[in-house]
Amino acid sequence: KTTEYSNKTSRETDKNVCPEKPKDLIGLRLGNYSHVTKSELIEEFTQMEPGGHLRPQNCTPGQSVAIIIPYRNRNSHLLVLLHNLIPFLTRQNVDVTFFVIEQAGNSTFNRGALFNVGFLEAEKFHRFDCYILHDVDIIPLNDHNLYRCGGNPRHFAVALNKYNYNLLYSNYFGGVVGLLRSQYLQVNGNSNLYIGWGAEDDDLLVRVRAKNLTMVRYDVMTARYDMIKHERDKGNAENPLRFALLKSAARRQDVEGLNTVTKHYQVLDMKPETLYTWITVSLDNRG
Ligand code: UDH
Ligand code: NGS
Repeated sequence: KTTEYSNKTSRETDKNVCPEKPKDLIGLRLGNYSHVTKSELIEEFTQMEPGGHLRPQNCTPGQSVAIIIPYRNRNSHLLVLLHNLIPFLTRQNVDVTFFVIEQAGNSTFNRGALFNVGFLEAEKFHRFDCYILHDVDIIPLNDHNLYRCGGNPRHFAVALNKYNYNLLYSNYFGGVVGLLRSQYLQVNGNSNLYIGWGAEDDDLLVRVRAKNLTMVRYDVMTARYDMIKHERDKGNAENPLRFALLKSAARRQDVEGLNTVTKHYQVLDMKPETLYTWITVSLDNRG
């Protein structure tokens, strides 16, 4: 089975383009944290097309969006995320495909490299207009928080429950961010050098700004999220080198990132399933 992605030329000639802001948005809601299984989700969301593709039924979407989820051993979070995201994105008329990028084995987690892998692997299916980099445990609560990309990279996850729905610090660029394809290429993606927890998101913001792009945000009421509570993962200890790395972020930008990740990963498995395209990769973590 194959799936059809929207493309620019069909959109330009189409009179039935989806409105930028759909009328049936409902605003702020509580998240749904009920226990759910994969087969229950498949049964509930019959609109999903192979590979985890969801698209508006009654209008032509403005952009094709890939949501890239870095992943290891967080099955229950992934199911809760999809349980919330699918209805949310349906209301927003988003043409979206979910990619779960799983780091294989026990090597230290590398969130930045997984986003680069996700971008390159997603591109093998379609040149998506917009790439949203999405943690597995962060649930959007307000559907006015539109999952689209624009003229500037967007920081979506502004107000988290764990910080009383306030911004943690003014340069915070973590949790969920969105960049046009062209912007992700321009900043040379994420750094691959942050092995373990912390600062890879700060590095991405340095890259954005060094290319004269401005990060934008919605207000705290709109960009509100719950982070599902969990213990610290094994294999993702705080990275003691992160502060030093961050100092050289702008200097490394063009020589290390999206353009160098290919040498450092191998796809072990690729499964286009109903809810997502699942890609398991081994990383050598040498940058
Ligand atoms: N992730 C996994 N599995 C892991 C590690 C990370 O799936 O083993 C993914 C997941 O998408 C997660 C994201 O990477 O949402 C970010 O990981 P994280 O460890 O930063 O997650 P979070 O911020 O927890 O939720 C941080 C633990 C507390 C750190 C406190 C430091 N003072
Ligand atoms: C900062 C980290 C970021 C991280 C943010 C939120 O201190 O990578 O905390 O953390 N920067 C550095 O360590 C330099 S969180 O709420 O996920 O625990 O995203």
